[in-house]
Amino acid sequence: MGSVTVDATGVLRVGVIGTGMIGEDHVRRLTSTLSGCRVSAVTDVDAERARAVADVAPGARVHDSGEDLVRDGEVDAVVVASWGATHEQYVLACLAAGKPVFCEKPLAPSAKECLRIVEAEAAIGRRMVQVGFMRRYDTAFAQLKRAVDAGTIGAPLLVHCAHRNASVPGHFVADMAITDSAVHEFDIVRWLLDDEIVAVRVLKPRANGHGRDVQDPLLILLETAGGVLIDVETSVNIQYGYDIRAEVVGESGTVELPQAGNVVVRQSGGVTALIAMDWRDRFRQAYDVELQAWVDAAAKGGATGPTSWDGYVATTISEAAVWSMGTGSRVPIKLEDRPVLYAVS
Ligand code: NAD
Ligand code: ISE
Repeated sequence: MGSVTVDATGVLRVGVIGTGMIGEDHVRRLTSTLSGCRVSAVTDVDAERARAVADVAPGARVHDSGEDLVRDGEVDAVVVASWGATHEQYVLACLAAGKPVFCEKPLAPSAKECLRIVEAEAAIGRRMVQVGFMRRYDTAFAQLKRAVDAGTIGAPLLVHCAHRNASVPGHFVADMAITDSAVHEFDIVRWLLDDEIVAVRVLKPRANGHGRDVQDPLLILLETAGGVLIDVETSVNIQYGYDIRAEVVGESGTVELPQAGNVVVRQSGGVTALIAMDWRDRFRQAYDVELQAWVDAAAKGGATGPTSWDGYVATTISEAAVWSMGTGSRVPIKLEDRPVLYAVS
C-alpha cells in the first residue's frame, strides 16, 4: 500500500467531480454520514450546480475543471461522479497525480477506455481505483451471496434478475438500459456466482410507450463459463417504482432477494408493500458502506472492492450486449489477459 494521504488531522480531504444526482448524494454522505473524511473541493461543468452543492460541505472550494480539482494540494482523493463519457480522463488524471479515486459506474463507456485505466493502474502496481458497483455492499445481496456460497441450495443453475426504474432522466437515451442500468447485473452476477460471463444475447419485446429514445424493456440472456444461465429484464420506464430482483435457482432450492419494501400494510380489504421510487432510497445503506470502505482504503493510499478490471469486464459485456441488441445474435465475450494486480486470490 502507498503513502498515507490524509491531512495533519487525520481526515481524508475528498474532491468530487460531478455534482449531479449521485454526486450531490455522495457530497452529503461524505459530509454528514461517513467518518474520517470531508469534502474539500467540488466541480461541475454546471458551475451554478457545483456552487449550490458546495454549500452543503463547509469549507469546500469550487473549481473550474476536474483537472484543476485533481491538482489541488488540499484534495487527497477524488470521487468521479460526472457522466460516464468523462470518467476516463479524470481517473487517468488521478492516477498520474498519485491520488486514490472512486469512480462511479460505468468505469467508462467503452472497453478500450477501461483498458487504458487498467493498464495505467497495473503499471503503478497497486490498487488506486474503486468502481461504484455498490450492490456488492447491499445487505440483501450479501445475504444472497452467503446462501449461494454456503451451498444451501446446491449448485446454482439459473438466475432470474429484474432491473426496473420508475422512469429515467432526459439524458438517458439509446443503449443506456444496457450500459447504465444492466451493467450492475453484469457485475453482480459475476460476483454472486464467482463465475465469468462468456456470451450474451438481447431480445426486444414490444416497446413500452413511455420509452422515448430508449429500447425498453429488454430481456438479456447471459451464459457463464460454469454453465449457469441468467435472464435479466430491464424496464426503465415502468412507472410504479424502483424494483431490483434476483433469484438464484439451485439443485435443491432457490434463494432470492426479499420483496421490495420492509413493511406490509393490510388495510381496507387490501395488502400494500411500500416500494422505493429510485436507487437513492433502495441502496442508501449500500452507498454508505461502499463509500466508507473507500474512504478507509484511500486514507492509506489505496482502494478496495470492485476493481478497474471488474469495471473493464462489465463494460465489455455491455458492449457485446449492445451489439447483440442491434443484430439479434448471440455474442461471445472476449477478454484481454488479466494483469497480475487483479489476480483472483
Ligand atoms: P447527473 O446528470 O445527475 O449528474 C452528472 C453531473 O456531471 C451533471 O451535473 C453534469 O453537469 C456533470 N458533468 C458532466 N460532464 C462533466 C465534466 N466533464 N466535468 C464535470 N462535471 C461534469 O447524472 P447522475 O445520475 O448523477 O450520474 C452520474 C454518474 O453516476 C454516471 O456515471 C451514472 O452511471 C452514475 N450513477 C451511479 C449510480 C449507482 O447506483 N451506483 C446511480 C446513479 C448514477
Ligand atoms: C443509475 O445510473 C444507477 O446506477 C442505478 O443504480 C440504476 O439502477 C439505474 O438504472 C441507473 O440509471
